[in-house]
Amino acid sequence: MTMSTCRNTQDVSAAPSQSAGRFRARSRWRRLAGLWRDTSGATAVEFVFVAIPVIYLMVGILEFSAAMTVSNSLEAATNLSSRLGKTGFVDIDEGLDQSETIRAEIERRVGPLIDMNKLEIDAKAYADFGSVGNAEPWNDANDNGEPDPGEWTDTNGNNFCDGCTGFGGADNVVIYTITYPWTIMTPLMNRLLGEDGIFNLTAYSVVKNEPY
Ligand SMILES: [Ca+2]
Ligand SMILES: [Ca+2]
Repeated sequence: MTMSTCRNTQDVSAAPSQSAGRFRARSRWRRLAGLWRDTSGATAVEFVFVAIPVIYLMVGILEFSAAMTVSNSLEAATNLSSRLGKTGFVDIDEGLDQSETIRAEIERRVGPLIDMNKLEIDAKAYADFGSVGNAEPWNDANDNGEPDPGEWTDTNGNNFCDGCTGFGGADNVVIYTITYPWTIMTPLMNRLLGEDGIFNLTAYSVVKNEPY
């Protein structure tokens, strides 16, 4: 008699509890369904999905534009300065040689955009246009940056160190090469143009020195 009373008591107390559980589950489901149908924040979410790639693209384009500006300026400064170089011009007032004149011109144009310490200026001289491309073996044994007697093999017998570093003399041909390692900041540009985070900007100019 006692056991029967106890079982009835459990049945009576369990029924409201199960009912309340089902009610909470239905209520939660209705809230979720309501959230699913709620489109009031859709514009903000769509903006985020669109804005991130657009900003990513715009920053990449800005960096590419800056790199191209520097590249064009390297080319312009190289052409201008190499034309000065072919006349044997050096900035006597400032005490600059051809290489320093080119460097000063580049710094004037794009100095704030680049690290001038990373800029490399190379000039190789050939006796004439017919010798261009046939650089002769050379070792700068005394490390003075100039071809001295005994440091190169005159393979074409013209008594001139073709392809050696220097600005040559009157009537010689000089190839100027200016390079700058642009450090890439955006992943997009690195993927398209970079190599290990670097985009090498290079400008060339070939001039024939005047018979000064
Ligand atoms: Ca030397
Ligand atoms: Ca030679």
